[in-house]
Amino acid sequence: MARTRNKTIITCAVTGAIHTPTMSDALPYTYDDIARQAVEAAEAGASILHLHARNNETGAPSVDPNDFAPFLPRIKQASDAVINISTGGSLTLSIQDRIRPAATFSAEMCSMNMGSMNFSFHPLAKRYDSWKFDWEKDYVAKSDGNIFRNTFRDIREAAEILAPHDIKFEHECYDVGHLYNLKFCMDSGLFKAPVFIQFVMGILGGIGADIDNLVFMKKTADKLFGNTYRWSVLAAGNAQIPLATTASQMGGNVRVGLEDSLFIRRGQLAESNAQQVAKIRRIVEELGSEVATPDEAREILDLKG
Ligand code: KMH
Ligand code: ZN
Repeated sequence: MARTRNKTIITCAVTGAIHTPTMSDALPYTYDDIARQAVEAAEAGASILHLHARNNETGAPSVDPNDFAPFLPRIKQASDAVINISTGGSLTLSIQDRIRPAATFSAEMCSMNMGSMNFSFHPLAKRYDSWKFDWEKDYVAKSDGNIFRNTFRDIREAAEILAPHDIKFEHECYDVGHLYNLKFCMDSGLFKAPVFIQFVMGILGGIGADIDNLVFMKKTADKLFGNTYRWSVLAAGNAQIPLATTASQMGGNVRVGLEDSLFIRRGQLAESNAQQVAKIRRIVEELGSEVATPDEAREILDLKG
């Protein structure tokens, strides 16, 4: 047990809802490509697969369970990775629509976003010359559409509807205040320890992706949750691998995947999700840690299995 607890869980977030297929040929959006890249990511060392669906023809984000149904069984048949279904959906959808896939498929895990925020690409994360960000066009004009709504009412509704499914939440905390939201929800009886917290860093609207901020997130979580929580880090864009490396050295778990970054190194697009998983796995192992298998992840996070 003690040895298992020290292992590093790699989550791979395979496609997400933010990046568009025009940004990288590697971003999977068809049912076939999502299934194939998810299985390859699991083979490369990811024990948890965080999954969104997209329209098979256009690549537009989808929360229609019919867009999950073609690939979920194929992933489950070809790997024993933990399935984690997003409840983030996309920015314009209601919480009822967003949680439908996780409830429909009674996933082992699903995301639970812990606060409302502006949600945009960070211009400082732009390291790729062909991507242009324009203050007026991309931020000001789109402001109303870029609000990621996760009110206490939304969080409570999601938690209550999903409760019968015994799903372990990946509590996504995009800033220090979201840790306090989580603590408040726990004190109100909505969530029980031990919780699994994903520190989300480098989204514009949330905390920046740097080591000082990671240490502050971790210290704040220690203060609020003592030793009753598990944690992981995802950093957007080029901060992905550096902060995942730091997190693993701090005793945390890591999330990579094309949902969070399209890159394999600064300025170079990744070829696949598996390439990112293989990279962080190699780093974690070379630095002396062991990577958790899916069953070890189930034990560490106390999943229903
Ligand atoms: N795209 C990530 C920054 C969700 O799926 O619930 C956050 C995310 C949200 O993973
Ligand atoms: Zn997601």
